[in-house]
Amino acid sequence: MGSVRAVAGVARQGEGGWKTSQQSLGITTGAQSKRPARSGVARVVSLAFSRSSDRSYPKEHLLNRRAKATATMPSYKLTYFNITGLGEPLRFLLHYAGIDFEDFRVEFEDWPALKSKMPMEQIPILEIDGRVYHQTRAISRYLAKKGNLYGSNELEALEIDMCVDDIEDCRLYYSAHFREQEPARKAKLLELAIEKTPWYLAKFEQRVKKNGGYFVAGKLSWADTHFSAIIELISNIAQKEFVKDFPALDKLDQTVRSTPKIKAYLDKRPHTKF
Ligand SMILES: N[C@@H](CCC(=O)N[C@@H](CS)C(=O)NCC(=O)O)C(=O)O
Repeated sequence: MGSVRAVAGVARQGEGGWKTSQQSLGITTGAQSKRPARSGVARVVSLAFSRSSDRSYPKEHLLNRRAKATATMPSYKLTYFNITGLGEPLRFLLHYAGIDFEDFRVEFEDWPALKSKMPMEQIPILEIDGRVYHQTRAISRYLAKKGNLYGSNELEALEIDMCVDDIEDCRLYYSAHFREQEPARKAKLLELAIEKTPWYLAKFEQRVKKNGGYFVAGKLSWADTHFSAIIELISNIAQKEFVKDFPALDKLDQTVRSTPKIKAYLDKRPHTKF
C-alpha cells in the first residue's frame, strides 16, 4: 500500500458539497462500512501512484476481507476513469438507487499500473464488499434491480436489454474512434460515427414516442438512464447536441436528469471533458 497515496484534489461529497481530503486512499475500511447507507451519497477519490518500484494496485482495493467481515450494509466501490464514459451509466444507477458508494476515479497516467490488476484489464469495475465485478451491462442489471428500473416482468426486462444493446451498438462507433491511434483513420471513424448516430436516434425517437415518453412500458427503466448517460458521452465526443433534433429523446433525457437523486449528483459531479 506504500506505493499508493491519496492526491491533492481528492474530493469527497459531504453535506457542504465537494471537499478535498487527504484521508481517503479509496479503500473501504471496516469502520467506514459500518456506517449506514446514506441516500445518493458518494465519495469521489482519485488514485495516484508514487514513483517507487512497487506500483501495484493494492490487494486491499480488490478484496477487503475486514470490510466484508464487519459490514452491516454492503460496501460499494466503483472504479473508473475521471470521465463520464462507461462509468456514468453506473453512477446514474447507483445514485438513483440511493446506494452509498465510493466513486473512485483513476487518472489516465495511473492506468498502466492498474490495468493488469483488473479482471479483464479494463474498467469500470464495481466492488461489493470487496469482491470485484466487471462488465458495465452486467453491473447495470444488478443495480437496476436494486433501483426498481428493470421492468415489471421478464418481457419488459427483455425489451429493456434490447434497447440498451441498441444504444450500445451506436456507442461502439465512438469507441472505435476513441481507440484508433492513427490520426487520419481516427478522424474518419469519428465522421462515420457522427453520420450513423441520427439513424439510431430516429429509431429510438419512434420507440420512445410509442412508449409514452420512455424506452419501455411508459415508465423509467435503466434503458432510459443508460441512454441519457451515453448520449451525453457521444455528444461531447462529436461536439454535437444530437438530441435537439429529436424532441421525444430530448424530453426523456431531461426527465432522467431531473429525477431528484440524479439531479443532485449532476449538480455536484466533477467537471470533465468527456
Ligand atoms: N465490455 C466492457 C468494456 C470496458 C471498456 O471498454 N473499458 C475501457 C474504458 S471505457 C477501458 O478500460 N479502457 C482502457 C484499456 O482498455 O486499457 C464493459 O462494458 O465494461
